[in-house]
Amino acid sequence: MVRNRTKRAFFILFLLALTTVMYAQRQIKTINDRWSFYLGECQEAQSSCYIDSNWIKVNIPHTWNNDAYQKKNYYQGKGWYRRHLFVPAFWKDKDVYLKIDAASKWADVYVNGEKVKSHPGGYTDFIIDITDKVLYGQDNIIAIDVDNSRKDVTPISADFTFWGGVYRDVWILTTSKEHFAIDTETGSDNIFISTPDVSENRAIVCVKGSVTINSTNKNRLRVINKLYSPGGELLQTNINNINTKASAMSFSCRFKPVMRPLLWSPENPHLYKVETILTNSQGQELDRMTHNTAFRWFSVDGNKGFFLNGKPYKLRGFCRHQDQKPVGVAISDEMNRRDFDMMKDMGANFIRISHYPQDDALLEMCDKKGMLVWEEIPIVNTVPDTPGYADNCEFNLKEMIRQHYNHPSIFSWAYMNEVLLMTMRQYKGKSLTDVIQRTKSLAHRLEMVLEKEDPYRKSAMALHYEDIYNKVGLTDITNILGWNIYSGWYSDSVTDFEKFLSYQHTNHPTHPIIVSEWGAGSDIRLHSLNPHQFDFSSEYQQTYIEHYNPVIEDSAYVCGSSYWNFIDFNVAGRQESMPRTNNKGVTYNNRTPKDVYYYFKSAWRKDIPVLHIASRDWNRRCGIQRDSLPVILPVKIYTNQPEVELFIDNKSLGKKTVKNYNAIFEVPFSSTEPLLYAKAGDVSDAVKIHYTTVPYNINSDNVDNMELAVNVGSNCYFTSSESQLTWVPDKEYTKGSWGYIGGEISGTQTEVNATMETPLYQTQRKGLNGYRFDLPNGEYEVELLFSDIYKNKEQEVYLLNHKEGSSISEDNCFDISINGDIVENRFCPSAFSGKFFAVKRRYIVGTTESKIEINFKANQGVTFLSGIKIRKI
Ligand code: L9D
Ligand code: CA
Repeated sequence: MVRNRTKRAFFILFLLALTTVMYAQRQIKTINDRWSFYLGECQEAQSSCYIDSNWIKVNIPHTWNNDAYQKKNYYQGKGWYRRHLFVPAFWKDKDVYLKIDAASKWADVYVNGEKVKSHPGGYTDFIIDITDKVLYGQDNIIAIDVDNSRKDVTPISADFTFWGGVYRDVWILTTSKEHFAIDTETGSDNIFISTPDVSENRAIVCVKGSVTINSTNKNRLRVINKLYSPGGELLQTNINNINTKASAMSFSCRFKPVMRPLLWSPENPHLYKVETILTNSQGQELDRMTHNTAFRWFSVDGNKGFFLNGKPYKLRGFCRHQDQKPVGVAISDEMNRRDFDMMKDMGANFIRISHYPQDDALLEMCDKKGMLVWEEIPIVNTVPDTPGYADNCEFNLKEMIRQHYNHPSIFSWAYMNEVLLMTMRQYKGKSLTDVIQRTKSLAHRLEMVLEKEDPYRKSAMALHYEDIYNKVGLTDITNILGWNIYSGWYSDSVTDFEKFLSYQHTNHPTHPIIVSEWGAGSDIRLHSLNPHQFDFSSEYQQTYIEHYNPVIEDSAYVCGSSYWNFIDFNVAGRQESMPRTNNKGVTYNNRTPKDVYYYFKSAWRKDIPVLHIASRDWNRRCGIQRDSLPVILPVKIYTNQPEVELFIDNKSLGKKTVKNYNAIFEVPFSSTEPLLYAKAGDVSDAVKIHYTTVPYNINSDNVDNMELAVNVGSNCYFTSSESQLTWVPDKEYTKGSWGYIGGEISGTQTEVNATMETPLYQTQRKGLNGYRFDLPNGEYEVELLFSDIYKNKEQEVYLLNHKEGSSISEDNCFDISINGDIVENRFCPSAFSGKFFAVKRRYIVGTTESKIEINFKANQGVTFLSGIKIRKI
């Protein structure tokens, strides 16, 4: 009975399917839910992966590398995904495909235990024909074995985390038996739309594709291509008959010229639409694909820069990494679109999709809302001789081009980033010559792929700022040279930026240049009235950016630039002020804009007025109070208006002329919650500041509520994200005040363990004799912060100006006395926990001498101090 009923139900379903589904062409749907995941190898029968309870339930997008937020040596190895897939019986009349948008870095896919595909590459998709692999009307098991440790798949060395997992969508695609061919080799949708000839007067569209027939039906088939205007009007119809007897059932269609086409640009992203329809001889539709296309052309010139649609056009934009805490790279389409919108909001017209192909959701936005694109494959730092590596690079390049070919926003394909950086450090002599030779031959090989696959786009590679690339002939290969320049950050000073550029231009005037990277880090906890290179203050990042941008704008030969990076991104191996984070972003990792976001917005948006009080990053301010007058602190305004007025607590501070999109006001701070209000023409902005003070001269009037915390050895204010306490910059002791006695500034970029307040400990005074506070008599709490950083440590490769201390490998030990009493005898801060470890000690001291003076006397090695805090109790 029951059986019969199901049978009948099936039969009805089947009928329904016949009538409504049969000609309803392809269906595509995600199967991101109901996956089980196991971390580790699953080879031997004894493996714990054979115990079901060792698997966890997950959704895709997924990455297993949450550990990249915690530690340097994040897990690189295998992870298994497994899912049941019920394949309905009526799919027997269909072809069935599995599409995986990204599995990093290598994937082996199994259907019911049989391996159906191996895929190298963590940033491109792949499609598997599983028509003959699945059981119809039954449950099937799909398993994906992913490995993010492969050394034959690029990238193998780079300044970002190689997240493991299936971190983009997984789809099931079904088609009728006659359909447009699916590209199971390189994962594209296999219809290629080009615009080989475009001008203001006329434009040509060509469509290429092929058809698959997996039935005995040898009736005639037809391909109908329809071209629609941006307004949706049908412009042309083109019909191809398919010779179903031929082995390669390909078609190609060339539309008649479109006269006076609406040109595409980031400002006016007019999209035409191509519909490609497959029908049988009765005109019944079997398959249908829709693509956008656009009319635009570009050229590059060593002297005149970049041209879009025949006019000079400055590329203004960002490089973009994709991760966001806590999900890593397992980000949603919405998050991709949000990133696009933010870049567009700043007025960017260009994105360097670095260092690897990214989600279609992003590219879709670039086409629709307008942004020019450079996209690349991740060959970073060096080219190894690992067997298979070069082949996999070539394959990934082909995949990227074919998969993203139909995005008209893309003007450049790129394939190498700073490939001589590690090379130059790791190899010498003959072996260096060999690597360079290998690198060049790979570049030539990839260049040939580009020419063959897509003659309409420009090739590019990004180089680090060394002339070596010219010397070895790597700069003569691509159409565009990207220079990644960090003068004033990792080395030199900011003005070496323009020197380097003009040197390159003068010596190689035919090379079109994009500044493919430039950037400086910033940490929201660090601020300075006197910013220094590499201090990670927001203010230094601002200074750096305000210097570079006008140079790029004013150098006509520079095509434009992509600032590094749109976001603060995760690099498990990076240390610096925020371990695991490269903080050069113009937004924080959670995408909150940094103040400097509004510098870009002010510089790039011409269509709307922009005004921003650049004190969101620095909204907890601390003044060092010298007398009873308000403390004067600078407040910066970013705006594209010519003049701006600033008010504090409704009191005008007058108007200022804006230069380079900013104006700085000297603002008197006195109230604890001052309201800043800025106005320029019709736009205004307001922000409340949290204001506190510490005394310059400690006396009976100010001592009671004082908590004077000093960031010893630093020019920066440091506000703890945990306690919100601000540690003020250090200064030398002067009579009646407080400060250090003797020693020199020193520091490290290496991570300090056991603290969240890393930068406090990374900056210090070395060799100091003492620290003194002149103050009223009474009882005080004194806290001293240490971290022994003075030893040889293997240098982190990317810390180009890694500043280490001396090279004593033993503990450094010293006596500490307070007002003459020894409080520590032969104190060795690293004795128990080792070097680069945060150590804090607190002392309760009474004084009757109107001062507290702490003295340090070395027993072994050097004295040092990272921070000091004093409060009355
Ligand atoms: C390089 C820089 C970047 C790094 C990039 C790389 C940096 N060294 O993240 O991947 O291309 O911030 O150090 O130019
Ligand atoms: Ca310090």
